[in-house]
Amino acid sequence: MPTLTTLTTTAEMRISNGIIVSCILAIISAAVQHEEMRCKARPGCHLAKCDPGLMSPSLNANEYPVTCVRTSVQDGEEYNELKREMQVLQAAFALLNDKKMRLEGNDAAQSKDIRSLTTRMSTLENENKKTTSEMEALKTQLSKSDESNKALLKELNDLRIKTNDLESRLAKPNTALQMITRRNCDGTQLESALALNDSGGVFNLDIPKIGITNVFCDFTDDGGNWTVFQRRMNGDVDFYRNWKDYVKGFGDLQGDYWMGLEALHQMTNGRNMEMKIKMITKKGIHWISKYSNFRIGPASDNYRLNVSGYSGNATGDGFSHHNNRQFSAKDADHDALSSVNCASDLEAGWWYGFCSLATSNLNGNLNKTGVKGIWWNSPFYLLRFSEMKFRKRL
Ligand SMILES: [Ca+2]
Repeated sequence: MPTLTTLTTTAEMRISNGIIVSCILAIISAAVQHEEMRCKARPGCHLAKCDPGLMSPSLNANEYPVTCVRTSVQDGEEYNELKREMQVLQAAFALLNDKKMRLEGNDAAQSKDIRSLTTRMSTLENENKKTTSEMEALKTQLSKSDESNKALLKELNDLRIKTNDLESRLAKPNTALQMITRRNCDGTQLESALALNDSGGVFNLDIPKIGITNVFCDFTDDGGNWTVFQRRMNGDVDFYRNWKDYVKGFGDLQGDYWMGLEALHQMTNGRNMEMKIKMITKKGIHWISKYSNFRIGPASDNYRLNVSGYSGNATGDGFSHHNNRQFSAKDADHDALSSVNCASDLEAGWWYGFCSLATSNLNGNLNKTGVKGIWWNSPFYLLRFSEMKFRKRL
């Protein structure tokens, strides 16, 4: 493959050789013209048509049509000398012509090489453009990938932060478990609830001498902090139960529910507690009864009721006959009548005195009427809902 330098040198040689050939031809022409001039200037010398017999065998009459024919001996010698010079020049010209032909052949080959190179360069240029375009596309794609990677990294970082937060919270003592040190619903936090409904939630409380117990705390009514210990609303829980059940508690914490006498005693004993009862009559009338003092005695005193300071919009104090009475169940008769068990007659557990003088029966049968039903002040005031709760007195 010829280099650019080789091509340049070859072109220079061609130019140089062309000049040399032109110079030789000019010399020949000038020599012939010189002889003609000399012939014309001399007496006895005349121009004649070319005589091939007097010309050099290598001369071509068509290429050199004008030639002097000498008549004198001197002229013949000069002619022969000139003929030799012509022969030398013709030989040189033949060599130069041959060289010219070879150079032209080389030039053709080089032109072919140049065209091939040009084609190749064009192809390379196109390939270069294509590669550049592909690189730009790849760069754009990499840029997009970079954006995508950044978004993924941000999402990963957010997840890591959440994970760290969760791990941190898990490392701390469980909030619900923290609540077990509380003795009642005062100060409980919503997020600590094990379950929630519209008015409050279920919490683990640590009740003295009982231990961890699930209790429903009311957050919404009248400033909250209420510990609910009785609720009647659905009628799907049997309240005609024995002593043991009433001591321990039963039912659904978010439905019909009895917290238990022992818990009532432990949570109210020795503390200034107030108590509230929310009621809805069968006719849909809403009643409230509040007591500024509320306390339940120990098991040794059969969980005697100590309640006073009534206020409210109900028909009156439904605990008026039951205050200072011991609790009775169908298998535990602690009422004022030795001949009968009021708990059996009224089919509930309650602080009974004289059966017929009872002024309330909130643990009665929700589906019954009369004395065995749920009522406040009189069996005529049957209820379809009741909720009893206490809190530390404000
Ligand atoms: Ca009795």
